[in-house]
Amino acid sequence: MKKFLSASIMCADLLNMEKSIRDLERAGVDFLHVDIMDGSFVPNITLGFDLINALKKITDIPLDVHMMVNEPSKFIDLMKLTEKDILCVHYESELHIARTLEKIRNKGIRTGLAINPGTPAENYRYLTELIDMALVMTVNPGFAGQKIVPFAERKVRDTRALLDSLGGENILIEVDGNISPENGVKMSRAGADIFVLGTSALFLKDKDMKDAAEDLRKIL
Ligand code: S6P
Ligand code: MG
Repeated sequence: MKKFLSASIMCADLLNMEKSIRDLERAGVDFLHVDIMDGSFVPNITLGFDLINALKKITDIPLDVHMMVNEPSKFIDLMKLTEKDILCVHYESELHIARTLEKIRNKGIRTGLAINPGTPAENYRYLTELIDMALVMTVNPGFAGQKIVPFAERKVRDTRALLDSLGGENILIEVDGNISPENGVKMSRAGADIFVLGTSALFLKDKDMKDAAEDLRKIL
């Protein structure tokens, strides 16, 4: 299956966002991964809805929005997303998560469901018909530059097996957190399809983004 690169723009040069987007267009990434935090679901705050809407005006790269907020259903209508984009919410963030996923689907946006490292893959079981993407967090969410959890590879494998056993072969698995080239290869072999690229693989001091993206495409 095709593998997708999703650039985590919280790791881009925040003071020169448009330049960063042009560099990412040249690098040919498949998605822009936009982390939205609320200081409550995770102990940090990063990017916001106005940035999402501004990005939609200046680039055609599809957005891969990762909502790390409590009660994400409150905010869905604030984003001007289209059928090319993915809107991903956390299993742990809403009491009636199936209703939230339906709400996203009804707006014609692709749905993602994220699980924290401590949340079992089994929680996807009854939700496969409502999702296009399963985001298996490979670090505890909130910050870039963390170390991958030791069971990440096993969990991606378990998630792939579960989804396939339920007829969810077309559901893409995304991995997010410390996806270095080395960890990326392991996750790819375990069944991951979309790779969130931050400080570990794309936003590097000593390597051009385009070269980094090309090298990743060869190995993933
Ligand atoms: C963090 C967030 C992520 C990070 C990404 C950074 O909670 O969800 O998307 O931006 O993990 O990548 P790295 O390589 O610095 O871990
Ligand atoms: Mg993220």
